[in-house]
Amino acid sequence: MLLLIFMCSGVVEVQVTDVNDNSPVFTSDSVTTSVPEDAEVGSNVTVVPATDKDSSFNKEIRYSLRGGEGKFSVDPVSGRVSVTGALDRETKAEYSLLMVAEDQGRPARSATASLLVRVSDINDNAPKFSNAEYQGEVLETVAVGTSLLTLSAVDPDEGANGSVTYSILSQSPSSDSPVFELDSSSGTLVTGALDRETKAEYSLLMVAEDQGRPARSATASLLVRVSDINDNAPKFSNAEYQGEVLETASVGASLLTLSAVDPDEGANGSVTYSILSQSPSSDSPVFELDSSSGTLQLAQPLDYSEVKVYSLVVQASDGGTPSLVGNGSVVVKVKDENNNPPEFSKESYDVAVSENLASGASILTLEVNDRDEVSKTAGKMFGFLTLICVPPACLWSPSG
Ligand SMILES: [Ca+2]
Ligand SMILES: [Ca+2]
Ligand SMILES: [Ca+2]
Ligand SMILES: [Ca+2]
Repeated sequence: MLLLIFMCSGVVEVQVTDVNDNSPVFTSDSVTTSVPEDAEVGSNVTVVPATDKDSSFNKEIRYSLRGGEGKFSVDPVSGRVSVTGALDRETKAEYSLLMVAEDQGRPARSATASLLVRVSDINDNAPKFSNAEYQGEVLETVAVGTSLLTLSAVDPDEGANGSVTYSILSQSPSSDSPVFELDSSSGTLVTGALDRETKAEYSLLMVAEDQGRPARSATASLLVRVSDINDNAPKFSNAEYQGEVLETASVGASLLTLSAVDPDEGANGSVTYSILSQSPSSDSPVFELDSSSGTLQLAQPLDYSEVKVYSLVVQASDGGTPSLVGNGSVVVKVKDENNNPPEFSKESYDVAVSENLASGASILTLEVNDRDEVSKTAGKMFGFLTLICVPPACLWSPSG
């Protein structure tokens, strides 16, 4: 300030002219503030005021801003900082700006203050699974509690907004209690008891949810294929098969068809048939079992008079490695056919009969044999008797 003093006898005039000898001064050299990432364009961030002790133009401050990548601007007169572009904390979480306050003196004086704008988080991202669809294959015999896979969903938000927990929303086909368990924090999926023959495939719908308020979530599907192990032995449809065959049946005749089921997949469930034993035994097998169709055929001629019942032990084997087997039994009854002529016990009989034998007296009992059982019960026998009487005795012989 320059003080000019004029002294004279009459009038005293004092004129004061300001010199721009003060720079603007911010109330604080360094200001930190925050703004939510969803702040709309035009919304207020902060006001960083400065003062200047001069007067007139010399104290008239104009504000400007350096840095900020076009996201912020300052009102030159009021010093109010506002948002001018869309913010995203996940892209850039803080901005370092420099506020400049300049007076309007000639020459001007200025001051700066640093402004740190922190962009605060909003839960504006849902968790995102690394895959939209997961697929996995697991052996049906895998131990309960085995880890199948670990899901991963990322959420770029901060703190609770980005903290993800996992759960299973649905399982198809459903079951009384869930087959799979998902660790809510690690995302590790562990299996319960599996059986391909009961359920060969599961579809799971899984959810990843953040802890924001309100929470955001995402879903992913998981297809679990249960692969086959040869854990079932073939089983005959009957514990014991029974059949009848005429003893005259020709070799190659089909007697009956065995059937065994094996619910396993592919070779593990494909069944072949064989005869393990035959009772009574014979030099060459009396029966033949078609290994693929299970049809039991006659391999040797039968003779009822020799064997009336055959018992077989049969086996069904699957094509697994190692193979599993199931046993069964077959009883074949041989039916008698009237294929043998009756025969007298002798070709000729010599009988002495006295000439004065009383009428009706028994002179001879004829013995007739028939190897067939059916003719004894139902058949008839025809024959001729020629009686030649030579006194004092007669000789007669049967002819059949
Ligand atoms: Ca989030
Ligand atoms: Ca966010
Ligand atoms: Ca099997
Ligand atoms: Ca199986």
